[in-house]
Amino acid sequence: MDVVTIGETMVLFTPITNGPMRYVGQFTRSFGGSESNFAIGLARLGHKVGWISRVGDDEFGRALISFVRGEGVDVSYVSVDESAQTGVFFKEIKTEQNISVYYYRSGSAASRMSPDLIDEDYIKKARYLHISGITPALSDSCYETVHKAIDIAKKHKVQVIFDPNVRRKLWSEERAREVLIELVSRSDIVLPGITEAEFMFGDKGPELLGKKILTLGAKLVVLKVGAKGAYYFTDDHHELVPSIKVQHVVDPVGAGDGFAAGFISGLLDGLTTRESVARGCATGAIVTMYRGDFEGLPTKQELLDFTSDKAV
Ligand code: CKP
Ligand code: MG
Repeated sequence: MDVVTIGETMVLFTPITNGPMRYVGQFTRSFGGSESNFAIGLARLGHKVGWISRVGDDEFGRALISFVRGEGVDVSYVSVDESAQTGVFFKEIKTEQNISVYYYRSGSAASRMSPDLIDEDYIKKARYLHISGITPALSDSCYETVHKAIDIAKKHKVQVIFDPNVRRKLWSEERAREVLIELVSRSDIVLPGITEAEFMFGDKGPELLGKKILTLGAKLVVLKVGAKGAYYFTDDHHELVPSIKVQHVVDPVGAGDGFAAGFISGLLDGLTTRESVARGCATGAIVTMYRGDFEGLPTKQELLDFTSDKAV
């Protein structure tokens, strides 16, 4: 595998019309989960990626596994839990600028992932291990699972990528901050959004935040600043890489995962850091043009068509 990731994917119901969800009677069914969105993004860009997870022994669990497998992601470490259900969530689109998600995931099969799911051999052969801040929020055993995977990655010099993905609905502010900072300090590449970095460190300003994260041990920090693009920071350089403007944002959920997929795909293809950040920005931008969390994730050809620039 080029990359291995770990996390919960849920069945996603989206009302067929916009507005307050209490008035909507019909929904479309899809899927969403930060780590599998990321994995699908990489697979569409031609990379080998594995997703570690757990689903219920139910119809949604079966649908989920075949969907992620069908997208070209390795699911050999997705286990089935006979006594817990696959999680579900709803996405209410009041307006395109006002989107809320409602989780029905507490006690889900994925929240019962435990360290025995982590196989040293599977992780040690990868170039990158990708962790998001959602997984350790799901339960104590998920927290331990993530740390076991990082221990193995560190032992075998597999680079750890961390996307903080702050989800305030899943845990208390204090616990979130404590665990996320701990994970930042165990990672090689950190990919926060600007508001996530502000939340974790209580400071303001990309420069201050980017440098602070470097001092915790990361080699590379990419700080996403929404439609403006993303900064990257290394020990001796930092710069803002602008994004391509999207005319009409339809649904921004999943853009961060798209960014991560595009960025890591750039590194895997041997692009420079700057070019990889630009690919991340373009991938995230394309995702916002489509309804759904993963639907817009582009192939290489679609990326080229979007940027009309062979360098991306
Ligand atoms: O940070 P993003 O908007 O890229 O993440 C979206 C995903 O995993 C979404 O698919 C959802 O299932 C989740 O984040 C979550 O648990 O909130
Ligand atoms: Mg995110």
